[in-house]
Amino acid sequence: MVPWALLLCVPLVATTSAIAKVPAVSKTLGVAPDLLKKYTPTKAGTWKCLDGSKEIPWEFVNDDSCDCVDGSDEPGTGACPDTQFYCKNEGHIGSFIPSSRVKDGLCEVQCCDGSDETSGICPNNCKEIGEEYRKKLNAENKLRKTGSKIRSSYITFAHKEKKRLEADVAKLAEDIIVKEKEVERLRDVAERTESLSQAALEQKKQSPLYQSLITHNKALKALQDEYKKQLQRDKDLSSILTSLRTGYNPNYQDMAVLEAVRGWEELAGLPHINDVGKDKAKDDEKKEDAVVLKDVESKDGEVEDEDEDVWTKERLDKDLDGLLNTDHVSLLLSHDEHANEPFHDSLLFELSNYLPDSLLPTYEEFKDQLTSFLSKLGIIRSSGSDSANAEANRARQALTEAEGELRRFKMESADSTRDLEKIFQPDGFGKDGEWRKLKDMCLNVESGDYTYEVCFFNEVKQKPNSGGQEFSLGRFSTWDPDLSTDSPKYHRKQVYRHGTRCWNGPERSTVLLLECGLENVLHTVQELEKCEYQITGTSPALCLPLEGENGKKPKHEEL
Ligand code: MAN
Repeated sequence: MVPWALLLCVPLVATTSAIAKVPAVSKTLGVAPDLLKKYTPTKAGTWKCLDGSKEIPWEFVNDDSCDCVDGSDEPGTGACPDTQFYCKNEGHIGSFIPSSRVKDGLCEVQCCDGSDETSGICPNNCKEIGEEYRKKLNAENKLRKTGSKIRSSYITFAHKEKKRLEADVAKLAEDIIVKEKEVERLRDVAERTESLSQAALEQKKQSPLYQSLITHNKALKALQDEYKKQLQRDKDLSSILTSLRTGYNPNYQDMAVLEAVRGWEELAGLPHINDVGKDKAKDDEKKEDAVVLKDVESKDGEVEDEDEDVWTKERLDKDLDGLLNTDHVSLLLSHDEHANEPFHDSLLFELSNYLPDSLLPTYEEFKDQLTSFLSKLGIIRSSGSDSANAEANRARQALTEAEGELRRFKMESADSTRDLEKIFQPDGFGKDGEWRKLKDMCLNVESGDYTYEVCFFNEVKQKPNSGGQEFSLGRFSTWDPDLSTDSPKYHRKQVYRHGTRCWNGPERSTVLLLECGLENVLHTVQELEKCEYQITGTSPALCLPLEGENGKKPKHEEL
């Protein structure tokens, strides 16, 4: 409530201000057009604040003194806080400014009629500005009109695409069912053929040759184990005797010990322990003897080594393990293959050598049929390496191929389903599907040393014009991440992220800024920060139909 003493002062202040500085302003100055009819006095010469909270004398409206709680009594002055002033801007478009800027001595650009300041301070430029604005608007509208026709052809394309994708998905669903059955059948065939070939293998393993080979192998393995044990035993024994030789006390004259030491020295080719170091000449003589002994041994060895099949001690150490680990099943199959190979000692009886080329295919076919028939009757053995194995391989291969095709069908179906979901999504190809046309479309623009390639919804690339490394400037990530999907500007920005990493910096990324234009074209490229690129361009997909077209009502214009 305003204190009564203050109320008494109000007419005085108002009168004083009216006389001294502020020329009386229109009661509707600064009132928005839709509120104008509310600014009329009652018959009693009063007026109600817009929030209905208070009734004041009509003179108090726009008197530069705030009376209403909602500030509605001062639309044309800056007297009430947090209120808006409306500039009519006749000849152009009306606009609001915060009331605090009214009569602050500055001409607001939004008020081209200068109504925000006392008359005479700011010029009224609305006519020229309005004309300029309308010219620009007309040009833009013309562009939008033509562009929106192209855009609607894009929408038609999207609807066709939708149908095509739906048909694809339906067809693929059928193909998948058929392929799944085929895979199931081929798996069954492969498993059965493999078990047959397993049975055939088991049967081959019963061959006396194979059985004997396995027995030999086992015996050889046992022998190797024994041989290793023996070597270890020799080593232990030699170390015992060596300790005895160096540690016994010759003063005890124990003949049994002396005999054992002498025996060991002789066997190992060592000098007698008492002579070691005493008589160098004798040592040398002994050494020479030992060399002679070695020579004889090695000569014997040489004689034996000449025969490659002889297993020397070294060869036993080196190759025996390999021999024992032979894959006997492979060996058996190779043997079988070898044994079944037809024996050719002369070309004389190869009939195909005498046939003209034109008859060869018929001959081969007839031969295959005949051999298969005879083999079924058990008259001849089936030819080829191991028919059961070959059959199993073929069956497994057919299965693998069918599985691969099934995977491909499923992937294609998943891709088409995903595309189908996105086709009329605002964050996909737009609510009307207008961006679908640009999927897989690539545009280029040259700038500096590079050509920049934008493949919509895919990737942006930087290609050096005079050779060198090409960089990815990011893969499509999102439409404008700062706006909601229903914002009219949402599709004016695309962001491409996670490109090639910058040397000592971030991964390269690109922002693509688009406007309505009659063509899909790129205009400029800037590297705003290191490895952060901005590309501008136009697309008809952004040319929305004019308000009033397509059944939409034109909206009231406001700046
Ligand atoms: C390349 C280009 C440039 C980028 C540097 C960063 O030369 O991708 O655009 O600024 O690498 O090292």
